[in-house]
Amino acid sequence: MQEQIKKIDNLEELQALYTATFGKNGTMTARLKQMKDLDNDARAALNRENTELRELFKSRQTEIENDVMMAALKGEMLDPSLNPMPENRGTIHPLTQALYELSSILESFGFTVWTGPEVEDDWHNFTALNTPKHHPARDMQDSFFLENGNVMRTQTSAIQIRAMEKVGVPIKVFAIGSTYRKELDATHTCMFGQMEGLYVDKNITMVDLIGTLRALLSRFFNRDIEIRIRPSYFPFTEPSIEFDMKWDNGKWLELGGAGMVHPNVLKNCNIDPNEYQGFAFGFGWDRMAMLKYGLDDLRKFYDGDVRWLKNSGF
Ligand code: FA5
Repeated sequence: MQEQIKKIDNLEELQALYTATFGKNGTMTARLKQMKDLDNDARAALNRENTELRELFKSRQTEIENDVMMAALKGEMLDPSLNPMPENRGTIHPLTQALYELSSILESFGFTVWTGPEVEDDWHNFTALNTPKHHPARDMQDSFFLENGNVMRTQTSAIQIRAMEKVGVPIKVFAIGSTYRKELDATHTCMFGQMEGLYVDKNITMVDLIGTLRALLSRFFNRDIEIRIRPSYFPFTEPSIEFDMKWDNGKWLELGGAGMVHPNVLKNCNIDPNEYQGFAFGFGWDRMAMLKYGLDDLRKFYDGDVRWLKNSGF
């Protein structure tokens, strides 16, 4: 029997012999049934034979299975000596990197971080920001409204209101978060990141605002940068400005808006505008990242394509 098992080279034949030996009507099964008639020595010998045979079947089965696998691998031309794929190391996303850098600069200027919800109510996103219902400035931002009248935050300026309502004045905060608008092209995405700064105290002027913006941008870009300041309009600041930065290719790209906080906004937060003044600014931090790292399409930040992230130097 032992010799017979060793000669078998396929699983079907091995299984057939196993059944003929250990199955219901198998030869070993029949012998085991007679065991009670045997003397002690013969019993021990039969037990040993039974165990050895079972082990032999098992080891032959493993050998045959290995042979089958090796034959299959040979067919697939697998070369086990090939080097493994190079290890893919994770990197910090450029937006996260920009976020860390901007936050640490603003913190060094004495601003503290503040947050707010991405689904905003009308009061914080519009009305308290001096943009009551039917105000034409609501059209400046194409918004995603929810059925209950709430809105996907269109600007981090909503967080200004939350911060002033909560801590009052003096206040020096910045907020970073996702904002949403119905826009999509190379420099606009439906979801984009904004960063907001707010400083309200006694005797704050436009000079403080422009000085802060210049210091922030030149620290972030780590070089002398060219910025352009244009008069603009926002319902929540008066006067209002927009600021652009010059790309390496000589083109100007709008980075954000800013201005002196409108007296109505202060009043909406129970702050006396005759005593306190302040500035606010808001810009797209993904645009800042785009400029800093020399990337040309905002949408790629959100595609999650690892090949692009690698090629962009991250
Ligand atoms: C605002 O959102 C104002 N809340 C900014 C502000 C804050 C003004 C505080 C005054 C005081 P605006 O709509 O211009 O302004 O957007 C600000 C910046 O966000 C833009 O300059 C741009 O950098 C970025 N941005 C706006 N829309 C998009 C978009 N769809 N995709 C990417 N970035 C955008």
